[in-house]
Amino acid sequence: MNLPKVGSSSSSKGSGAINIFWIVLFGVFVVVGGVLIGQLAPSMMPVAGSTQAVQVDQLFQVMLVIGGIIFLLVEGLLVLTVILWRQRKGDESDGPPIHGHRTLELVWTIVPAITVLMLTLYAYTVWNNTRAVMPNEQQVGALGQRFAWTFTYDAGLDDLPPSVDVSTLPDAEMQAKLTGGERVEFQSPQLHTWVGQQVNVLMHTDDVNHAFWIPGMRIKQDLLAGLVTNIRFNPIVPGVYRIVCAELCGGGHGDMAGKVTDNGDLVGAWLIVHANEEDYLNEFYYPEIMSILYPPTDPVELGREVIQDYPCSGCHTLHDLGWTGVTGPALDGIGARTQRVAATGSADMADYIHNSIRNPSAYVVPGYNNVMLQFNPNEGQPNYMPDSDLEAIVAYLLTQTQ
Ligand code: HEC
Ligand SMILES: [Cu+2]
Repeated sequence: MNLPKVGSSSSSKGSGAINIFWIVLFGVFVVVGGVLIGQLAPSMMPVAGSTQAVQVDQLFQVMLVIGGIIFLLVEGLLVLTVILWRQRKGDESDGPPIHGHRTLELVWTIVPAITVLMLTLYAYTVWNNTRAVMPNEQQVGALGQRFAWTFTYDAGLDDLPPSVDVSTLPDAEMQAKLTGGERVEFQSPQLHTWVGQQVNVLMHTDDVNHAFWIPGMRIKQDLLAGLVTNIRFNPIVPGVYRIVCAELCGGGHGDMAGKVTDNGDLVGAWLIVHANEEDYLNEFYYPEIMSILYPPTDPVELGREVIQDYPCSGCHTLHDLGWTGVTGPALDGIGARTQRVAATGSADMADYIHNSIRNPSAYVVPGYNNVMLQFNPNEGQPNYMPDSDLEAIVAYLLTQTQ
């Protein structure tokens, strides 16, 4: 490299000290420094919980090394220039007029171009690998709604717990469905899977756009109104990972994420990665199936169970279930809010709660906005809630008097 000799005054001795040794030393400093900066990458990221996370983190580390090298090169040259080629006392001269330097210009065009091209190819490969289809994927539905996530699982005859005798099911309709080879669905606010199982999340929204984000898995995918989008991940570390909405979707957007209550319970959207398939079946899948095959006969108990399949938690506070939403009035004490009966001309409290779920716009609680979802009685309608679920939910909410 030819360093232009700056100034003509005899005092510009400093530049004489620049020789190949110092240039090599500076180069070593820049490269070693960049690699060291890259070592910070793991400390900037949460646990890498999936094969996708491992690849994304490697890409991030490579980019951090390159970024570190560029940073030290540019800032290092800046500092060195200020020190070595500063204006000396009594030097009033201008710098030399330099016009063009073809080699230098080629170098600073070609080197960044190749670097960016390589990074593009590398990033594209990671993108492709992390979305690859795998055999025997677990398909889970994810519904994003203001302001909660609902995950849908299904089960056929082959998936039932071995102890279940289908001929004894209390619900004849469900019995016919299962023996006819159809699958039955159930919902959970949590996404469950196990180590080594590739998951394909098929997501849709009933209202505005949301974004499904699990930082621990390094996956994020938008939900686009009117479309079904999907994202895949392959968990490798058992544990509990927070699910977050990453698209500002309204006033309760912040409630569209997993929360931990004061006593350590998980509420809202969490990913639970069980250690193995057996744990997944015994701790989650089978108990959930049993609760739809043999629902509690006590309506209050049933209501307490089924209300958790609906996205109420994102908008309402209810201590019995650990909910903390603030978009609507707290459901704590709803059973005792008898002043609503007169205000709305309802027959009684049960009638009032019934109407506030079937037709929330008919009466808007003072101080709140008319944003509550309307839960409809017919399959195929948006926010479907069968009458049987509604009656149970009303029975349960009537018991919430404090
Ligand atoms: C998008 C946010 C949102 C969701 C989701 C939501 N609500 Fe509401 N809810 C509200 C708001 C806001 C109000 C107050 C305005 C109104 O009366 O419509 C309300 C009012 C109510 C009331 C009347 C409260 C009172 O003090 O009179 C009940 C009961 C209720 N909701 C139950 C539910 C149930 C049960 C679910 C789930 C099945 C649910 N809500 C889902 C926002 C929501
Ligand atoms: Cu959202």
